[in-house]
Amino acid sequence: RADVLTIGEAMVTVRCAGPLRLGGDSRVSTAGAEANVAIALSRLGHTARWAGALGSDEPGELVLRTLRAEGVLTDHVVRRTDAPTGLLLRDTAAGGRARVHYYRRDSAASTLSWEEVRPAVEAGQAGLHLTGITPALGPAPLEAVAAATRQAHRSGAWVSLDVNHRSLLWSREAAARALRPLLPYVTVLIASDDELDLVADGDGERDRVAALLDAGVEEVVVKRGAAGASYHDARTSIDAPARTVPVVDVVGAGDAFTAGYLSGRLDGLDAYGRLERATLLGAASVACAGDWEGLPTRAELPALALPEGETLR
Ligand code: KDG
Repeated sequence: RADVLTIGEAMVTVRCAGPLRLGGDSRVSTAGAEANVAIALSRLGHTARWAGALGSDEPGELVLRTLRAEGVLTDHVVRRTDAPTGLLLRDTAAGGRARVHYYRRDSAASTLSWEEVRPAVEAGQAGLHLTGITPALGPAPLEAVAAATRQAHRSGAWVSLDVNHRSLLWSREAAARALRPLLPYVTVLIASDDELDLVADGDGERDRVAALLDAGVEEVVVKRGAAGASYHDARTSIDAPARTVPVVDVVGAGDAFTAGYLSGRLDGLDAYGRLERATLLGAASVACAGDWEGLPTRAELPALALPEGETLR
């Protein structure tokens, strides 16, 4: 039995130092929001299982090898011979902004079905973590996410959903239509402040949080990047500041944040402690290149809380 099951698409990433059109040096690694969360949790000593579909190709081998090396359970991963592993190219646009190019249409994950993920859900977990990316991949993954959410909820597991809106994959309206029906089964809803209106109506954050709690969500966690994060439940609202770190690579920070929150939850920390761990992990991801490479092990966690610039001896 896993502490956490995550389901989604994991891809190979090629990260270019500058604009892609100029060529030059690049780095190959893996990405995928749910896989990032699984790796982050595993590094912190939790048992994490990742379920999804990969091609029977070299990129698929790299994803599997990475997950296994990080201690993530991969016993329910589906491999396909008729569809490739997705690819994500990253480069830097004019002005220095990180830019993402997806090559994931018709990928192995784009047809991930409920029948394929069902054995992983039935293997058992304390919690199921999903993102709003998977239902954007196609009708089968949309159905898989909805069925997994209901099944996990029915079995007594908590369910966390990170809205993670990806405008390259679908519109805000389509995301709202797909995600809102999941809310009665969601225990922890995580969203950036600019994603809250996808899942709840109302004027401003207060109203939207109230609507989410009314819909059955128990904990609402709002990410504000460098401005910190907030936690809301039926009784309390808590704010926590972000850690100040040199910004190297912001992609993956949200997944690290989510994993920190869920890790704190698994450890029984109070809401402030969970937000603190979330912001620590988010900062660790921002300070290193790659989605997950810079994340701490459990033993490294206390050192993250040291003042910035201190040398570890
Ligand atoms: O959160 C980081 C993700 O954006 C990245 O790993 C790729 O899953 C990904 C996506 O769909 O953008």
